Amino acid sequence: MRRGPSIIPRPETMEVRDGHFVIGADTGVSAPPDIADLVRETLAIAGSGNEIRLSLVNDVHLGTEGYRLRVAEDGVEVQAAALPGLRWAVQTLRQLAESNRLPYVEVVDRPRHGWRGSLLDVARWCHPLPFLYRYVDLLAFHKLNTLHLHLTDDQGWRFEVHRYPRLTEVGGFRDGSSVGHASEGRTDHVPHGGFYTQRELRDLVAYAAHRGVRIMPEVDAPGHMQAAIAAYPRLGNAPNETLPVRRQWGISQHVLNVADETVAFVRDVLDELTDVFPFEHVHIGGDEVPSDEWSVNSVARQRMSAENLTSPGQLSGWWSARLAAHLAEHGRRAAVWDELLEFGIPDGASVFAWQGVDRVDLAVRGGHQVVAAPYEYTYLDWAESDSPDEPLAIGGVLPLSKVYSYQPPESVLGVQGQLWSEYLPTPKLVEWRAFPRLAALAEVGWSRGERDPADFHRRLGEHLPRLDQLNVAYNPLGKASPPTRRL
Ligand code: TNX
Repeated sequence: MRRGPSIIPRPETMEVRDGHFVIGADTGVSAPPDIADLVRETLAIAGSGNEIRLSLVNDVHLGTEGYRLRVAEDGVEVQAAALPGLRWAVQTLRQLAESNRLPYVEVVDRPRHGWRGSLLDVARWCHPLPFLYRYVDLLAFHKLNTLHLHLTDDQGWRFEVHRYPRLTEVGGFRDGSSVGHASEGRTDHVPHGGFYTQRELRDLVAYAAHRGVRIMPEVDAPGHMQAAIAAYPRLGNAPNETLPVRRQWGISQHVLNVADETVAFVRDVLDELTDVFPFEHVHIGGDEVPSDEWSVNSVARQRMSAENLTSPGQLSGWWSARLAAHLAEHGRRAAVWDELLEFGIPDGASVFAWQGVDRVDLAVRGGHQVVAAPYEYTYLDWAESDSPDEPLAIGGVLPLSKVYSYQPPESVLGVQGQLWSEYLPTPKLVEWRAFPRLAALAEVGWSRGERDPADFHRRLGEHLPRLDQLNVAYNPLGKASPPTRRL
């Protein structure tokens, strides 16, 4: 078999023959309507012919996301058992196309894992909406099928809620940010803020769906909620005190109280959230919940004894269970961070195991549906090397080769790369941290068989020019200086 062309993530099988199909002025497409549009937009064709043919076939082997693709003298033939498979075939064509030429190939492809995600934190810095579109498209380019949008945190609330407008009016803005590393404790007085309207997010969801990308929103509760408490002090444990939206990175001690009204409030928020985001999974957080306020709060103590809880920390499990049950009543599934392994995973919830590979194993052993997001392999906000040229990062080093080496347990739903944005204030820095490590993670999630670092590097050598064409500010493996930053 001949080598290349270089598809990332690596397809299950690919055979190459000499010759090219040339995409011309007349080249046209025949496919299910939404897919035909995607092909026209992606390959920039507008002809009336049917040289590019995509169709659905009955083939269980391909699963939902698999496809067969053949480029030959008479054009392109693509088959899949479901629409997602056709969409991924389009991305393969996009990678194969060199100017207007498609090499003769035969590809059979399907993913190893059904969840290949990317978390983007838009709470710490509110990244511009056009960037979210671009980012979704870059995910699709790598057959990553899930954007996990971290919409709320101590430092900002980005999701418009009609019923509670102060969440964005007040919670969407802060009057300063950490300067330098958060451990230095310095902050500036430069205001920052913003939010996305429901209308804007609905449109983003539609754009993503067209490309096969699902968006899972996260409203993080009951911790990481200082922005909401700043907007509505009655949600907090000291309702007569007003708090600012937090300036510093790090974990706020201020968490939601455990009153029934507060649970009802967050349920209302979830109702508006699920109205905008149709994806079955809804992330309700549950990470890093300090229980100091609950330990000294009389309502919390009453709640503990009423529920037979032995430690204030367990109120975190109580919170997640209430929210998850509400989602379940509406036909949705909760997703939670792995802290809940100690406090009870709500029925049917998926577990996002972030605190290392042991937590992934623990969650799998517990019989849960698990998305593997262990920090030592998937935290793309970590620096890529220990070079002094690295932009300021939270700590930890995660080289590309290490991301590529990750072997998640076979039984997990899939894998996800995290871009927490404390130290990623601009889209360019997000791209610098994301790529090419996210390409490696895409392969970890998608490709079966032996991992082959040398082959991956060779293919990456051909892939990076594609990212150049898309103007991606990726980290070119130590060969250029990073984007300038204000930190
Ligand atoms: C921990 S990972 C967090 C985030 C931070 C991140 C920084 C997780 C579930 N929570 O709030 O942004 O560390 O790496």
